[in-house]
Amino acid sequence: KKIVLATGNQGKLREFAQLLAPLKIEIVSQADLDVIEAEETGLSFVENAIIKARNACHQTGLAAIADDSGIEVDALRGAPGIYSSCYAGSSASDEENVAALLSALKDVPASERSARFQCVIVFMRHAEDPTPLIFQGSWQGQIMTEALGEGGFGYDPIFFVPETDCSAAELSSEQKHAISHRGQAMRQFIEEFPYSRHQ
Ligand code: ITT
Repeated sequence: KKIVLATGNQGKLREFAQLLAPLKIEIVSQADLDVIEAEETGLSFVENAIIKARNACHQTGLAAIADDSGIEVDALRGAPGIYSSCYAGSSASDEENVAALLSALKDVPASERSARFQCVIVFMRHAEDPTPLIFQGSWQGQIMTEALGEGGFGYDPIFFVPETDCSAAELSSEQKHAISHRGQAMRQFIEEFPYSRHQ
């Protein structure tokens, strides 16, 4: 079985490859199939994940997995949320987004810096699939006052993980997957994946 990963985010691709390794399915990234990325016009993680999966199915004729994720900061009333990848502007780098979030929270005390990562994973068998599989995970933490660690991607260097008393970027990928929003959603996906029983 060949499945297209409907993401252009290198950090997600790396994590997907690690998380899906046990399934022994053939995974190709949509960039390798020249898929033109869809515009994310949805107003929820679920809608955006469906838009991305459907777009990849449509252009490749393959089944697709998409991930829509982001970080919700309580002091910003849930922002940046579904707009996390463009918090510092439409083609912002991870570093620019991190800097923008640190600056937005510069006067916010430690006790009010709670935040959570959200992840929605959608699996669609084909572009007209009327019952996409949808999985969700969330990961509670705090926004730090400076970046720490070299691992992970995105907002990981400023996401304090209470369980491990360090930033998400200081965790090994195995440690991160064991507790992260994406790890939670992916484990549910693997449980339900229609082909995993036949391996
Ligand atoms: P695709 O849509 O192509 O998958 P994207 O980067 O645009 O890539 P999203 O719209 O889902 O993806 O945006 C996700 C944002 O949330 C992006 O800024 C990520 O850096 C951030 N994010 C998601 N998961 C994360 C994680 O595990 N660690 C750190 N940041 C994360």
